[in-house]
Amino acid sequence: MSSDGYVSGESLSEHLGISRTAVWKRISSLRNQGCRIEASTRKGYRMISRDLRYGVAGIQSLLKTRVLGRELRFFDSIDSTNSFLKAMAHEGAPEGLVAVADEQTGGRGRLGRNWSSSRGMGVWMSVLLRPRLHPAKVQAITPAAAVAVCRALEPFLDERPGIKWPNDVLVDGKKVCGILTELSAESEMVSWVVVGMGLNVNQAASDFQEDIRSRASSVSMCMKPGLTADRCILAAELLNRFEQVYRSFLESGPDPIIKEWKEWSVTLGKKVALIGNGTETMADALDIGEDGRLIVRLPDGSVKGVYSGEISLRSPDGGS
Ligand code: BTX
Repeated sequence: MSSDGYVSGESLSEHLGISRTAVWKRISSLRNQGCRIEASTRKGYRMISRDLRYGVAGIQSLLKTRVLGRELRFFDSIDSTNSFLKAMAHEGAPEGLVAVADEQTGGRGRLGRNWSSSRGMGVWMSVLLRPRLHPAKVQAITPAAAVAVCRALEPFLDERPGIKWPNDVLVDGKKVCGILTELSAESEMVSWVVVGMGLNVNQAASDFQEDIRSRASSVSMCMKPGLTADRCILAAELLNRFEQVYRSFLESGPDPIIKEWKEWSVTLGKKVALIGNGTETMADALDIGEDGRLIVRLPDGSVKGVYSGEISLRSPDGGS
């Protein structure tokens, strides 16, 4: 970029790996989305102001992905983007299809819980994957998504995000993002995986319902000073990072993901409460297995792995 903020069409085309005509088309699309971009035949393009409208073009203009989000459906309001993509998956929709909604009226969490998804407040987004893998091998996809969320958020936040097993991304101990993975498989092969991400973006503390207020946070509540939270940028970054991590998983298996997951973890090395069948057992969180299970030491000294579907886990200071 030159000192007066211009970028030549040639360097944009090199950087993005697309033709000059495609650069011009993207610039036109950004202008249609509300961005003010100056063009000079000698110097190239210069962004005057960006205020992307949250929607397909705003998100896609920021994607660096090859597959994820190249086909993207945006809804003003929908019951659940995960439910929508599951239906699309049954109809044979391709890998990479993404659904985003401004509001979910029936946002879902794990184990039948609700995910509060108010209009204008967050990135409520699901991604359809079709990894050609044995069902036993796909368990690392949820940790992969959590790692991608941390990579995407870190540059914007004034504090490092952390992963609370199995799938919550926390900032300052409060949940900023939840992940819901659902899948269908034949005996030997996965048919589809839908990964839903619910990222709180624009809420102030008072916007959260009372029952979750002390445990929930949003990107704008923990943003670096001087930055503003933009859902187009955040949605695109989630997809850009998720494709990186997903590709690495397909090429190199789960090990690098699990290693990085541990680096973001705020669970390992802590005491955790295992809650199941009406009982509560304190245990030490030791490690995470390559299938995403949490390995804990129980009070009697025995070591076992717990799966998120079997058990609820919370840290001793509360929170599901
Ligand atoms: P979870 O079961 O880990 O978390 C659900 C729990 O989190 C709720 O019981 C409540 O206590 C708390 N909670 C509800 N809403 C929020 C919120 N906005 N912020 C913080 N805490 C909250 C986590 O399930 C998985 C969430 C996935 C959401 C995405 S959004 C796109 C996709 N579509 C869909 O229906 N679900 C996914």
